[in-house]
Amino acid sequence: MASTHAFQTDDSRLLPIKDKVAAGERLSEADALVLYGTGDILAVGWLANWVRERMHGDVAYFNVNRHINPTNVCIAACRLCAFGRKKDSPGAYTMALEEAFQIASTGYTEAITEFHIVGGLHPDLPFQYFLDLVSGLKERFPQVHMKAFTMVEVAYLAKRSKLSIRETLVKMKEAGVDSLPGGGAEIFADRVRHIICDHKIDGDDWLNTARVAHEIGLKSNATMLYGHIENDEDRVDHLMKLRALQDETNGFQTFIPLAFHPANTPLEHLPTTTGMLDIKQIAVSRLVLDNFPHIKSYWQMMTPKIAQISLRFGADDIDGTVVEEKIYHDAGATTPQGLRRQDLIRLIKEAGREPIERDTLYRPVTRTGTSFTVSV
Ligand code: V47
Repeated sequence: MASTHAFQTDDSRLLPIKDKVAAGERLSEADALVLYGTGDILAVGWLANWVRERMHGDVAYFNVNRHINPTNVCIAACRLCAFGRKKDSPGAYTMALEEAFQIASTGYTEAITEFHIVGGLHPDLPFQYFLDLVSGLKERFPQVHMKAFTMVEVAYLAKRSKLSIRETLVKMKEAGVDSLPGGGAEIFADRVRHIICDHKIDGDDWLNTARVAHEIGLKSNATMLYGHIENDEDRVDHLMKLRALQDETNGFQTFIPLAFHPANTPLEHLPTTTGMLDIKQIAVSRLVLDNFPHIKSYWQMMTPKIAQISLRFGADDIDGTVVEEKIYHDAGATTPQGLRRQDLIRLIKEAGREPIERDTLYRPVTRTGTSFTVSV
């Protein structure tokens, strides 16, 4: 475990930040900009690791999950995305409900504890399709947690069904949604949002949808898409807005920085992120989001190698088995579609951490044969 006297830096601007971290004081926007601006990644990582170990000791979390993307048909045409298709375009698909139920049970031999369900903004699929999807999955897999629908999908379905955000979320919860994933947050700053995803809800609407979800008792995650046209100020603004909402609701579980994959998107002229930025993004997130319990280094986005190293730079979670991934693979990701449980355990152990399988709410999972129990 880290200790204060081992801290070393060649950047004196980090010394007052170290004092704040030692005292458990909240970092300011100016501090966050210094962290982004410094080249001393080891010092930033050391501080983030210190906070991470104060919160979680040596534990690192993973889960056994499966992604289900019911449709890639999407009206939004975001420049950041290679997954969405217009309704009649080649490659467009929409799963019949029975097909989604069948897919849910394929591809992994150990019992899944979470379905992660997200998809495009389909112009014709009725709200009832999504409710039936969740209730049908719940009926067939009652022990599996449904982490379903981003704030963007919730807001779109609300608009199309002429319901309020609250009414929409209540209906989803009644159908079996247990929590919400963190997608669609991208970067809240309007200047950037207008370029990368101009038809999506704006940052305030994303935050407000999350607020309502938390108010009705649904936990959620939050993400930030980085490594495209945003600058340090935009990243800091994004983190500060999430931190402020978390002060209000305490409904966020995990923050997941997502590295932009440019291939096959209208922004494919942009370079991919570098290892330095990926690691720094994890560390800065841990230091700034002092009220978020977990920082996830999502191995699909970061690569298993960077995700593993992140466990020493602020992250305490690397996500799960996933099984089938479409959003980043359409955008050129070269990571595998899924990892086995034992692969995740090995990554964590070789980082010198203690692997704990969790459910979506971070309760430890114990496996016996092909079934599991969750400690509550
Ligand atoms: O919102 C889309 C991103 C997100 C690209 O909550 C892209 O546990 C990079 O939110 N390059 C969806 N990123 C995924 C997501 C997520 C993933 C894992 C776990 C959780 C969680 C949430 O993927 C989108 C968008 O920000 N995305 N296209 C791309 N070309």
